[in-house]
Amino acid sequence: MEETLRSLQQEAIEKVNEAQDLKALNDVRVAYLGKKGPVTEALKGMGKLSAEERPKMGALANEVRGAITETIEAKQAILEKEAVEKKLQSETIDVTLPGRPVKSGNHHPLTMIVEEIEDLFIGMGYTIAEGPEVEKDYYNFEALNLPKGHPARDMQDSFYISEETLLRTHTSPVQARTMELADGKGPIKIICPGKVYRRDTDDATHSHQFTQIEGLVVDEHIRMSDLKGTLNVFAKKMFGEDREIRLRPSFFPFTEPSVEMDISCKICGGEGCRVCKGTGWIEILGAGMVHPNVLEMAGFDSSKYSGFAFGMGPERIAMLKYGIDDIRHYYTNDTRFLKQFSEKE
Ligand code: FA5
Repeated sequence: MEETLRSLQQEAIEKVNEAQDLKALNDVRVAYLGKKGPVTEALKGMGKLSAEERPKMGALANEVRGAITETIEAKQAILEKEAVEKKLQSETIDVTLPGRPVKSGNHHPLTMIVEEIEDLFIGMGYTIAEGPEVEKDYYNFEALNLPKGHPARDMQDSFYISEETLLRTHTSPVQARTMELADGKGPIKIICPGKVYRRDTDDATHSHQFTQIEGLVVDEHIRMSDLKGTLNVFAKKMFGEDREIRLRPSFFPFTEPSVEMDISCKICGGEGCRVCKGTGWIEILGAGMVHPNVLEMAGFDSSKYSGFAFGMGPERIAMLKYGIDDIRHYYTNDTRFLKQFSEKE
């Protein structure tokens, strides 16, 4: 029995040394030390031995088992180290290789111009107000001195959803809502940016969906000169001191008197082109003194309070500022157009 155990030990150690990887080593462990392995089998035969021989053989069997286990563990440590080194070698990263550039987007030119206008007015003490795009006929028209059947409703061709709701045609309903919430108490000083919708035929300067920014100031003693001064500051800051502006008398049912502000066309330098329809000027906003009827309907005492309001189209403002010749460029998402407005360049 002693001989069998010794030769088993030698045989197992040879097999361990031959093992090339962890799987082969584990196979040796199972083969020699497993429940059905020869060492276990040899130990089962101990019962047949004499009482003197039994403890001797028991100690030897344990010694053999211990020696095989030790060799396996030592070999395992070597194989594990080799495996880690192999993995590290196969996963080597060349840190000197140039990186692959990640394409990044940039703000849409319209977002940029809206934020620029917002910042400009925030700097003048205005706050931002917002309202729904699906609007009640009441706020879009009636509260702005445009009762049902008023011919001036035709100035803004509308998308109606039901008899009483429509896609707002301008941002002026936000001023009606804000005044109503103020409950007859001034001052109010807001700008309202947002999307608006009209059944206009798309061309170089018209879109059926576009952006507007409304401005409203209501307080005691607000005069037309305050409006003129505000628009002048806005135009000079936005377009530069060298661009010309003009105010033309106009008509809006919700303001009296009313004006429209034009700015000289950058594309043709005032000589007349497709964009300015040959006039040398582009209209960018409508404005005026808030009509007393509008103040009264919102709960303001028009003998005490007065106000001015304006509404502008940022698409057209950006067209003038950057020399964009067609409003439709904003909506086609051509990255060659959009990339020109990257803040990084
Ligand atoms: C209005 O919408 C008035 N609510 C503005 C206003 C507010 C006047 C407060 C008085 C007091 P108007 O329809 O002119 O006005 O539109 C205002 C601006 O929106 C225009 O000057 C123009 O820049 C822009 N705009 C109008 N229609 C279109 C369109 N189809 N596509 C792109 N921009 C447009």
